[in-house]
Amino acid sequence: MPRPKGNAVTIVRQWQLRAEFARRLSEMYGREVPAYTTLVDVSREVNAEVLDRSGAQAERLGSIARVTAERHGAIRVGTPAELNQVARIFGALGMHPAGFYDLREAAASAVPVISTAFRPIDADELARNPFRVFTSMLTPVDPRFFDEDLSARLERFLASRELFPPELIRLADRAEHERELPGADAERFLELAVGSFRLSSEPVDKAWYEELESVSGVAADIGGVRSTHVNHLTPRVLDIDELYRKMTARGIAMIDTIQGPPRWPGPDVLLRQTSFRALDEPRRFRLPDGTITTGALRVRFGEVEARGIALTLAGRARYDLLLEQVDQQAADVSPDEAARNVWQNGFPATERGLVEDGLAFFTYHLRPDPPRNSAPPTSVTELLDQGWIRADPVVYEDFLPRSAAGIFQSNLTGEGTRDNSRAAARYDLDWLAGAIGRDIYDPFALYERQQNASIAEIAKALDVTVALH
Ligand code: OOG
Ligand code: NI
Repeated sequence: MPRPKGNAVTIVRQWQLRAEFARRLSEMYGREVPAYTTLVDVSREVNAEVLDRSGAQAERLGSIARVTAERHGAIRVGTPAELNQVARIFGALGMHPAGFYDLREAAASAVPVISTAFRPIDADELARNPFRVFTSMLTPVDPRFFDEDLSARLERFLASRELFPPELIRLADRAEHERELPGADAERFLELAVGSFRLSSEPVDKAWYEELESVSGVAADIGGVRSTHVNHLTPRVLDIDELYRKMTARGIAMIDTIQGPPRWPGPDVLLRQTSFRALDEPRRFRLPDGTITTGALRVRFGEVEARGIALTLAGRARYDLLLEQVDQQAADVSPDEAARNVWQNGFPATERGLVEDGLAFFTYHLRPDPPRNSAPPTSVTELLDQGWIRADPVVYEDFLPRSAAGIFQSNLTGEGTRDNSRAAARYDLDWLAGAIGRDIYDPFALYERQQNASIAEIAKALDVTVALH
């Protein structure tokens, strides 16, 4: 944070609070989970190598400064009221809810949560610091996971705890409203906010934790304790296959796969993620007779990701279709080979192809050297082909439900239990927005707005009407 000059009161703006919160959270998590620090070091090493190898091309999806500082976190809460407070804390940091993910449906085993992601939404805010947090909320009334008795006890337990001190919420509301805080208040806010996500040393009620764990490890992690904690923090890497090899070579056990699109010669799209397995962490337990013992819990892990170009709704539908085809083919050939085949046949191999088929988002910019002596054409593709404009990819800022479910599941010790003969409790985007008390942005609309704004600028500068195709 900026240092005060003389007696002047330093004002800390939202983006500075966000950057500082992310930095301190990362420092704390590194102390709590040392393998995370290894992951960050190896990511940095890989990024430097890619920059050496590919030069400017390496920065096509974000400056190396942004990519190096970039993290996403994951947290999990129990109730709409807790989620509402989380939204206020992130609101203070200029982060807004975007996207709705129903992991109950994306996962085959018991992952009884629905989720959204808090993140900056404007391009300039993202450029300043793109910190985002995948935030999940437990669904205790879903009868596929919890019977009536357990559901009632779980809701009572959750209602009786306090995750965030009132002073933190007051400072958060003020920072959100004023879009900044004076130095001393900023310091207090950051201390309380980071502290709320520290792993608690309070003893865990062993019987209660285990009862929930038999339903779902995620339910126990959220509802088995009286506090919350960062579940993981994820650095961004430019070559995730190389990172996977390097981590494995260092003896760190990674999950079996890299989730998301395969490695292939075409453009990187959406998001590829992998993680190292959850590690034993010492925790204290309270037994039914009141004795305190020490044991270990295995819930927190390290994840790493490579980000690609944001896809349009059509592009996303294509991605989902290709995933299905890979699943079908993987019965006969190796999953890697299946993925390569499917993608080579089913997805454009160039960014130009993505533009042509309307599958991905770009921002368009006038080139400094437009063709002379001719009138500009009126479609984006022609303007591109005739050298009037260039296309810069829009980076995917969000998450993927199937990958998220895969990451959740690969780090659970047991499958848990779910009874699919019961009807699901209804939770959807509108319900979640009501619980948070604010609108949830549609990621596709955000990307489209950015793309359209760039096209409108070109149209204005060239004084023509420009259509996409
Ligand atoms: C969240 C898992 C999802 C991602 O990157 O897709 C996630 C969690 O484990 O709480 O973080
Ligand atoms: Ni994650």
